[in-house]
Parts: sequence; structure tokens; C-alpha cells
Amino acid sequence: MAPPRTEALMQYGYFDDAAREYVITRPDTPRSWSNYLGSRLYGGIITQGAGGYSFYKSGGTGRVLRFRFNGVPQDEPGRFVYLRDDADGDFWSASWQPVGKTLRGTVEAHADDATLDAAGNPTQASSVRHGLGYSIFNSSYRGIDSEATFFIPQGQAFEYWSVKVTNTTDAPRTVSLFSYAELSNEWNYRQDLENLQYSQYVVVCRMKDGMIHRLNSTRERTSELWFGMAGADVAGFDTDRDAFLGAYRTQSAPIAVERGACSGSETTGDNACSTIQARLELAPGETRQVIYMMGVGAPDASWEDADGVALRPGREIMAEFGTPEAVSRELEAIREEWREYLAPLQVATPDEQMNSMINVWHAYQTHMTFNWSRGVSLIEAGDRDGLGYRDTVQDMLAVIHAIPDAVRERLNMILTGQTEEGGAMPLVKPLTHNPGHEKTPTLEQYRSDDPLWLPITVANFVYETGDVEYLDQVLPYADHGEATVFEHLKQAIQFSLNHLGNNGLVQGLQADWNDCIQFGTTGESMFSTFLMANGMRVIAELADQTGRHDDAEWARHVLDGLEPVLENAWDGEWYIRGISSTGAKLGSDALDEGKIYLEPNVWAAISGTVPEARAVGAMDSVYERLSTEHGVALCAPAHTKEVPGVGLSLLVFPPGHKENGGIFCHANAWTIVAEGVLGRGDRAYEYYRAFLPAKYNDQAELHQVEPYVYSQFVHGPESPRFGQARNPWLTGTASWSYVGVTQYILGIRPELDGLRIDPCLPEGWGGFAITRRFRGMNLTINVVNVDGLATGVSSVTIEGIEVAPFDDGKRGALVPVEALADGDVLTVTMG
Ligand code: IFM
Repeated sequence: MAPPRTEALMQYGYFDDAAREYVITRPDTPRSWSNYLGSRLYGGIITQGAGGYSFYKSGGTGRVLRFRFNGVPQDEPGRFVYLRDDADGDFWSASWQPVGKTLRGTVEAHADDATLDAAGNPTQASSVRHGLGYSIFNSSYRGIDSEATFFIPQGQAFEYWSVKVTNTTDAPRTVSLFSYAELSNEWNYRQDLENLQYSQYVVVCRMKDGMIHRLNSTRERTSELWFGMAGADVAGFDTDRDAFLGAYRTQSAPIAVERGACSGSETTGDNACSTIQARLELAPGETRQVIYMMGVGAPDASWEDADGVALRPGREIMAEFGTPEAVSRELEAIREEWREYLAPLQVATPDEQMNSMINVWHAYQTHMTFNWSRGVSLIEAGDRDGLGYRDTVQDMLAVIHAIPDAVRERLNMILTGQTEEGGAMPLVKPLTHNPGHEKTPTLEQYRSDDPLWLPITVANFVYETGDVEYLDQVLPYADHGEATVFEHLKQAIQFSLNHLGNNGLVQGLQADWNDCIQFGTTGESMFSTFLMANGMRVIAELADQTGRHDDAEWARHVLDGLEPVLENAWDGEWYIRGISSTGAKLGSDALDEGKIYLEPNVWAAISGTVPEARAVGAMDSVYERLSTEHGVALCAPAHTKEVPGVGLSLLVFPPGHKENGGIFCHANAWTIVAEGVLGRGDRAYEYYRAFLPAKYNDQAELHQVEPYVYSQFVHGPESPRFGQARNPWLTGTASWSYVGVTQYILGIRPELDGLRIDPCLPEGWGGFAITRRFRGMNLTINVVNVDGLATGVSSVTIEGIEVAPFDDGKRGALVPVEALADGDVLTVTMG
């Protein structure tokens, strides 16, 4: 099914869904708008100004390109290509930054190369196409057009910077190209940026046989980076950063570019760079393609890294891949790879922005969070080099249907991060994780929610794949012992049951989902209590369906015992957030600050463990007290004072920021799920739209960050920055909002026996179509809603034949897996 095309010109850019690209027509965006390149072997980040960095396996310990976070000017260095008119010395860059000529507008819009700005200076037309796994920069300046394409080929540990240069004038032109990247001195980014007394003296960078090699031996391993150029002769080079830039200069005007010649510097110590100059004689109308390539590996011999991965010499890679044909072929392969990744779920709904997000960018973001966790972005500098337990378990939820094998591998690893007593290691480090031998955290170090996410994700994995035997797989605990996957789940619950507080709620420990609330070992968290209740409900269902009747009984029995505890947590109009060590309540109307919190109330509804009237009341209070036009605040009023007995580290944030009353988008995604569970389509959709990035495409000045990806949070109503979003890309928002919109608004959910079709739509939607892969079958589902209902399914036909009604007492229709075949078209009539 081809998604509808959305190509209206917006403020800074537009969604080109057919090409699966976001096109930035004005690169002077309010903040850097970035993209991801590559795979978990070798990855990179690139901004609309070509700022960014590259890394081998890890942004923290495999740093290839240096980056100065939060720098001025913003987001430098990066992958820069300078162009210089050798007739008069005027120079610019293939991306608008770092030279930063006066911007003309869009390449598409411009016709006249002689266009001057008000001061009579030539202007540059510059646009950027961020695609999935690549970014293309187009520029026109004084009759020279360029197209620079950056990407990392599939499965490779090198990157392409391919630059096509065209002389659009009717006179011959001589144009020099200069590549520039600042190479990291050290694989470890902290060593590189902070331990200067060491890292400044280890680097050795040489030109050999036409290629640049960073050769230094560091404490960790021999480091080998190479940089080469194909498609032109080497006219000069610099490998010493300061020789290229010149003292007291910035990247906007390197001395070598200004004078038109490199100095042939080879660095021993200080800082390395990768500059190779090409001089192009361009006849009128002529195009030349210069291909810069940079990668990890030895210059001449095959190289095995510390993990035993064999890498070929740069020389060989250049010979094989350094041609225009190879660039086109490899770029096509990347496009095809992403087409395949996204194919398992595509939609056509009445909301074009929803389509752009689900079909392309939202799905892409869920893959990036799965790949990079919270390790590499313009915000995550590499410090969090590992998998945060709760984040990782939640990140998997949105990609199970697309990459089940990769999820199984990750799930296995994260399950082995659970300790024998049922808690979880806060951080699992994949490169060094050693199940059975990890140190057990102290009770105070555990997060109360970490293992409680497991039932949801494991159940969904089993529902999506149908692989019930997975539950019997035996996996070690982090510290000692082993258990089946199902026992791991029970143990997660048992851990909470073993650590209940005086009021019967789960002890909050170091934190629950909210990193900034410390209830400790004597205070109790209502959020974790609801998460535990939800886990028990999920385990009971899973146990029933897989013949584990004793376990189902156990879960139901414990859940029943929890009933009075949940009831006691009702504050009158909503559920409390928790109870402090001194017995004081957080999230209660009796307080002046932090009267109401979002998390317990959404999870009361999602868990289905409280009476419906309570769930509805709680969600109505959320709507009345926390909801804004940009999303739902996490709490209100925000805190300015301590609450006795609770560690409120959120007090470090001004009111309205982050966890202190900010619009935390991750938790906003739960509002969609909660309203979906309650069957209130208008509310679910209103919440979805409130923080939908694409909605802000024509309000970019307000939202500021990329309109094609979710952010961790939006500044809340109590902040002077209300409406500004921050921390884009690597956030649990990606996963949960994807689950929210696809499984609870569009309502297509996997269950063990089949596919549940249970739309929960806003008023006026006549229906929608979705193609979805389920257990290896590609299905097309057309939902028809002539009466504009919110919920309810009256009939389902498969290939025109009505499916026998399957009444299991739940809302929507469950289409049994046996009734489905690859390629089937289902028509679902709401009624
Ligand atoms: O839940 C956490 C997450 O693990 C890291 N970022 C902040 C979230 C809310 O505190």
C-alpha cells in the first residue's frame, strides 16, 4: 500500500514520504536537526549542518570522530567539505555550515546563480535531505552546484562522503575540494576530551600511498583509522588539525582553504585531522564526482579488533568501493534495507502527519533507540555506554514485529541482567556483560520498576512470534543460578513482593520509572505498585494460555490480595504517587505542590486492575489538571520545596523542566494507551496529536527540535520555555508512542491466538488501512467506519469471506491465526 504523499513546503522543511526523506529547505533551523547513519558495527550522527561524529560499536569507547558537545558554534566539528574557486579564492562549504554563506533559500526555488544579498554578496542555496541511513546536502553557489552524500554501507565499518560538483556556468572553472574531519585521538571519548595530558600525545597521523592513516597505539588496543579519496588526484593534504585550520581560526575559515593549498602536515601528538585536497578543472556543464572514504582498520594488513572482528585494510576497501557505481549501489542497498525494515507496518489514515510519522520516521526512531539505547546523540555524549535496564526492555516493544530475531537476542541478554533475587542490574554493558558473574546490586541501588517491565515485553514477544517455547528457555541470572524465561518473569514480581512497604505498596528504592523520585527502602511507590499489578495480570493471562494453571492461580491470588492496597491509594479524585518514609503522601490534593502525578493514574487504567470508574476518574483528573496543548505535564504544581521523607532530585530542575512538571513525552505516550484501554477515541487521539512531532513542522520556532522525531520532553506550562522540546531521538517516547498509536488508536495488537483488531478512533474517522506483518504473513486490513464510531467491530471478512465471530468477552475482534494466510486482505466493519 502506497502511503499518501505529503509534500507541501513548510517552514524549515517538509516530509517527502515517497522518498522516505525529510527535506530541510532552510538549514538555519532553530537547533540542529540530526540524522543517524550506519549500523551497530559502525555508526554516525550527522546534523543539517554536517556536524556530528562517528563511532565504532560504541560512542563511548569506540569514538572515531571527535565532537565537542554543546559547543559554540553549535554542533561542530563534523564531516566538512570545503569548495574553493581557485580563480578568486572565494570558498564555501558543501553543507551550509561551517562557512555559513548568506542563505538564498531552497535549491529548488533558486534559478539565478548571480543572486546577491542586500550587501551585494553572493548567496548560497542549500538544502538537506535526511533519509533513512543517509543524508544528502545540495548547494548552489556562484555557478557551482554540489551534492554531498554521506552514508555508511550495510555491514561495513567505513563511511562514504561522496561529492558531485557541477559547473553550471558557460566558462571553465577550477574548484578545489578540501575534506575535513577531526579524528579522535583515543577510542575512549572521555580520554580523548578530558585526559589531555595523555591523549594529546598519543596521536600519530601519516599520509602513505595517497591515504591518511591514524596509527597510534593506545592503552586499550592498536587504533587504526584510514581516510582516502577516489575520483581525483591528491593535490595536497593535512593531517595536523592546527596546520589545516591555523591558529585562532575557526572551521569557517581554515588557513589552508583560504590560501588554496594544504601544508602536507603529518602530526605526532596534538590533534589529527583528515584533509585531502582535490583540484578539479571543470568544463562548462561538467560534473565530477570525488569520493572520500573513512573507516576503521589497518592501512595495509587485515586487522582484528579486540572483540575478534576482522577488518580489511583500507587500501583494499578503497579499491573495491571507491567508484561511483559502488556508491550508487551501496546507497540503493541502504534504501532497500530500510524499505524492508519498515514494510511490516504501513498505514493510510485520514491524518497525513500520522502517516508520515508511522510509515517512516517514527518507525525509524524506534530502530535507532533499539540500536543505540541512550548512548549516542547530540545530547547523549557516550557516557551511558550500556543498556539501561528499564529503557531497553521498553525499547523492544515497538520493533518486535519488524525484527523479532534481534529482539530475541536482546531479550536474552537483558533477562540475564536480572539477578537471582529478581531485581535487575540498572545498567547492562553488552560488550563486557558476564551472566552468572555480575555483582549483585545492594537493595538501595535497585530500581523498583526495572524488572517489572519484563512481563509486558516477554508477553508481547510471545504474542507477536507465537513462540510459546521461548517461555521454557533456560537463561542464567546475572549473579548466579538460572531459570526459565517464565520463571524470570515470576521472579520479577517476587522481588517486589519481597520488598513491600508498611502500607503494602512496592518500595520505591533508588527510583521507579521516574529517575528523580527516591522513595528508598522505606518509602513506597504507587507507580511501581501498578506496574507490579499489571505484571501479575499479564503473567496470569500468559499462564492461562500456556497451561500453567498453578502460576495463573498464584498471580490472580496475589492480585486479589492487592485490591485493598490499590483502593487505599485513591486520593479522592486520582491515585497518589507514593508514600514517603515518614508516612507523607506524594501526589495528593492535600499538598501545595506535586498534588497530582501522571504515572500512577495512567497505569491504573492500563493495568486494568482497578474498577473502571476509578480508572475513568483518574484519567479525567489527568485531563483536567495536567493536560495542555503541547502534552500532559508529569506533575502539577511543580515542586519548589522538599517533601519530607522523599528524595526529590527533580528539585534540581526549575518548575516545568523535565521530571519537575515538564511534559515528559515518554509518559505522555501512556495516556494514549490508557485512553485506548478505556475506549475514549477522542481523548486518545487528542493526546497523540498534542506532542506529535510532525504537528510542529510549521511551528518549528516554538518546538525547535526536529519535527520528524520524538523528544524526551517538552518544557511544561510552568516554564518560560513552554512548548520547546528537548532531547530528541533516544527516548522511550519512541517506543511507547508507536505502541500507543498502532496498537491502541489503530488498535491492531498481537495476541497468542491471533490478531486483535480493536480500533479506538477519534470522531469523524471513516476508517483507515494498514498493512501489517504477523507471524510471517503480510496482511492488509481495511477498517470501515461509516458511522464514525470510536470503538466496536461488527464484522471481519478475510478475502470476502466472513470470519466466524470469536467472542472472548473482550472489545474488538480477535482474528484467529489459523484463519490467516500470507497476502490476505481483511475488511473490518466497525459497528
Ligand atoms: O525512566 C527514565 C529513563 O530511564 C531515563 N530517562 C528519564 C526517564 C524518566 O525519569
